[in-house]
Amino acid sequence: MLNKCLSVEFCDQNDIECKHPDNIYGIRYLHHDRIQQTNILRRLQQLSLIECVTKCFMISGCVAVNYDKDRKICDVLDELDVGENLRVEAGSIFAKNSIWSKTLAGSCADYTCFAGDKCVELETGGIRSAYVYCKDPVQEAYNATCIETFGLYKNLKAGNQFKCKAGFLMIGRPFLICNENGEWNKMFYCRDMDILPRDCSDIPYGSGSGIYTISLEDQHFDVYCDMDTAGFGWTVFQTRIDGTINFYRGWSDYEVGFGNLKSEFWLGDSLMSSHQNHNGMMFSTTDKDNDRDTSGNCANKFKGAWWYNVCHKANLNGAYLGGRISSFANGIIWYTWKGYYYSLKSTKMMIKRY
Ligand SMILES: [Ca+2]
Repeated sequence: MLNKCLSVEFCDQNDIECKHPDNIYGIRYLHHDRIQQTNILRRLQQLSLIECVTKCFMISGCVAVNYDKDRKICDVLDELDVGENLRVEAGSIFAKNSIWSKTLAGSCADYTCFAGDKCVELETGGIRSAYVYCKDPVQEAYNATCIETFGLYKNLKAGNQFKCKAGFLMIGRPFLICNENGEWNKMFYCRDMDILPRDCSDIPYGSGSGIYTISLEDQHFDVYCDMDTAGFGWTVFQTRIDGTINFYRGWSDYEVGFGNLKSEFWLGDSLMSSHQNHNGMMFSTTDKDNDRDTSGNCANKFKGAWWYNVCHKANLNGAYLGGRISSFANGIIWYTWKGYYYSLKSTKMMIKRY
């Protein structure tokens, strides 16, 4: 039963030997959820457990393996850790090669490689010896730092797992590995994040209010940052100041933004995604009625665009009417402050990420 479970857990679809585990003596002696951290010769990828063990038999000096079944990573170990100080690592197994049958290695089973080589089976039936270790110095890894070193490579003072330095983004997988031909393969590069702020809250304290370029999902945008009001780092997404910009516009304009950052503007929805929901209300425009007024569109009734209910206590995108008004609630209204018959002369709406 144990063997059956293991075969389901560890075997590839097409791995015949693995699917018939009764043939495999060693599988009973696996150390589950353990790895040996020291003396890792090589880290091989995309192998089944049995393939991993087979590689070990064919590589000179290999005495054991770590196998990560989820990532299908095979560590080939050249020496047993004195005292077997295995580390707990869920999903990994540690196995000495002495528990397996060396016949797994086929015609390489009785072949003795030179130190530092591996046995290669030729299609013609013969075998030969080939490099297994990278003998060249490790490649430069620009803008990256080694965070984990491996076995033989530690003797070369070279690392294997990397992270990018601050300001750089890891593209690919963070490994520098020695490939089957004994050459270094760098599986990543570190992309300069351009060190642009993501929004105004990334602008350092003490900077002045004004227009800054931010970076969002690989694109650059200019935004107006308020660094003086209620702390600092506010991204301004709406300003009314003199009525030069028409705010009675359709959905697509509110989506992409409009106006002039130096005077009046509405920042595009892509930058603040606030159209979706505001106190449970959807945003409505003259051409998109998302309000709860069943008798019509609040945006049309009050010449604006807002998170209308039935209809509003604020209408900051209403008509610029500059002070007292005789018409009901269609100016730039903040009801709880000035009532429905006063149109504000300036507004500023801002958001901040914490
Ligand atoms: Ca309606």
